Amino acid sequence: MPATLIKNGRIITAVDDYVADILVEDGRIKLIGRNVEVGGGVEVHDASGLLVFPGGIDVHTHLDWEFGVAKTVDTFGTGTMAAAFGGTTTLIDFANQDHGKSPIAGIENWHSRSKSACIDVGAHMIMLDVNDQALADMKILMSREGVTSFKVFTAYPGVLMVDDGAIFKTMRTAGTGGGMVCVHAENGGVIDVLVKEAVASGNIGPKYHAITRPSLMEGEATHRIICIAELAEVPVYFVHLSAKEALSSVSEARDRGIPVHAETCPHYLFLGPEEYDRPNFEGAKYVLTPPLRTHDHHDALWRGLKTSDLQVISTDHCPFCFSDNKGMIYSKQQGRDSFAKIPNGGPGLETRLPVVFDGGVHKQKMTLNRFVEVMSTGPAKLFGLFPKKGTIAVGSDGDIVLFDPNESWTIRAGEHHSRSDYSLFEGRTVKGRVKKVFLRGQCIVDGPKWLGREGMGQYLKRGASGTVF
Ligand code: DUC
Ligand code: ZN
Ligand code: ZN
Repeated sequence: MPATLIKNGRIITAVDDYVADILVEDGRIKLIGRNVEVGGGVEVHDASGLLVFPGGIDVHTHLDWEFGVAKTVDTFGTGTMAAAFGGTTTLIDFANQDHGKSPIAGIENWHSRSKSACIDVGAHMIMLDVNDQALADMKILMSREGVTSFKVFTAYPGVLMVDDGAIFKTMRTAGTGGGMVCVHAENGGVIDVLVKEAVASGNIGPKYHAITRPSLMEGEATHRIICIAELAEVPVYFVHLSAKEALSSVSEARDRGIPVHAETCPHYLFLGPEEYDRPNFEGAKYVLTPPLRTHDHHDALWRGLKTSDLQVISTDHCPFCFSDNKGMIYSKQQGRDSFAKIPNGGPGLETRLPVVFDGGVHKQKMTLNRFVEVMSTGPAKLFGLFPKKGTIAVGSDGDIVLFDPNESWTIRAGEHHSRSDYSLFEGRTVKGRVKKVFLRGQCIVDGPKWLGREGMGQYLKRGASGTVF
């Protein structure tokens, strides 16, 4: 592969801001300097007037994933291409143990599905059946596979939920090998009662998804999990944190020095429950879990990002289609007659950077450096990928995004690369656009042109998770 020189860009890392040239050779950054001269055979890209970010890292995706009776519509090929167009060059996706099967079988299945990835990928492991064999497998996953994060659910009884004892055992085992436990925190038992009561009363529209999943029940589960993690002495990471009650438990624990981490997602920062009132069942597009919350929660999350009680913005890209054109298994139409049957999740990989840049940096809610920190450096550090990923430095992978901070454009799902047929941000005009994307020095996105290929992504064995605070 030819070396690549990116000239005259304004390089932004979590701590730096300067204009320089970057030379990438054999996939890694070899040199950063001013007026770098090269001979022939080097591919030169002019980044004058553009921001130069380390490639985005999204640590929360569900590609080609069976979720109850539904399936996410993106393959690793299409999902990672969408990610690349959105300025993301690394993702960590959720592999899962199946009931009655081992986590090792789960990672083997995930490897066979993820072969088509166009960007670099790592895996977390969802634990569903926490028996002695599964706990032994966790140790192998950490030491042999570089899977150093595990996920448990306190929601979806009978499908994904495990009990507190299983969570405690998972945590203790993770702690023996540099692992961290990621948690979907909601009180599944109480929510189940509320959902059944709503359906029995004929309250079946999408808006009841939000009404039956109160923020207080996210707060309760978050507090409970922190107590269990504190006893197990293991780092814990809350996925898709959406509620101010949950955030205040995280803040309180962090103030006491407990290794508690959390992410939120763009939809929890910008979208509210009014989306569920859309006519013609379109509210179903926003049925994701936890549900969209009111604006007081958004304000709390922005504060959490400012104080570093939230360290990451991920997508929870769990893409389904609104229509059933590609098959009912992929479609929100499964829940036409009851919100409880609508597949939970939405797309987001292609819009994460521009939406947060526009609503965060341009609206002066976060600095450029903080933007890079929550999009790339923070996730890399928390999930054992730094400094290979997550920064622009000599020796790091040449994963680089050229970004025009001033271009305004309007988000249209029809122009996206995900197989999902809608965007949560359809019609939103944002300022800031991904122009070029480099994966280990190779230009894979050039404006609207796709230069990458399926299978070029590499599997990432990760180091310890949750060791930075
Ligand atoms: N939780 C996730 O993390 N993703 C999809 C749905 C869910 O409940
Ligand atoms: Zn979840
Ligand atoms: Zn998820």
